[in-house]
Amino acid sequence: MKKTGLYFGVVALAAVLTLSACGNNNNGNNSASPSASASPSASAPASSPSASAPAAGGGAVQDVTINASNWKFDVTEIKAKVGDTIKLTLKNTDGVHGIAVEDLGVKVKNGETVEIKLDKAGTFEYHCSIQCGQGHDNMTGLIVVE
Ligand SMILES: [Cu+2]
Repeated sequence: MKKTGLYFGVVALAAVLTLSACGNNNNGNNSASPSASASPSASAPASSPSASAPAAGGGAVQDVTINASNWKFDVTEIKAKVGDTIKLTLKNTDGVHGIAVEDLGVKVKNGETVEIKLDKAGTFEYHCSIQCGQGHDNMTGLIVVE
């Protein structure tokens, strides 16, 4: 406390010396007191914690494994946020299937892992990409990006 007071005194003195000819002594005192770290509002805009908020909203990485069988995917809805990345793995447990997400230009084969960067909101359908038999048309799911 003593040192802060001394520092404040020096700053005030400097301000007074600088402004002495203008009769602005009151002004000098007012501007000197916020600099003595007594004003959290003055430092808030400088650090701007809100600037990092949008980046924190997305950017997560989700590992998703879809097991495909005749004739269904065991995962039929994947939820994510804009900015997230999905690492999508396909495993065929029964039959021969693939995954296509046409709106995102993504295709995944059996045993493959594909990274999907989600840079826009929306609902994107995926479906089996291999004509696998009578239940083929039932093999669909959704990626929901908010
Ligand atoms: Cu199929």
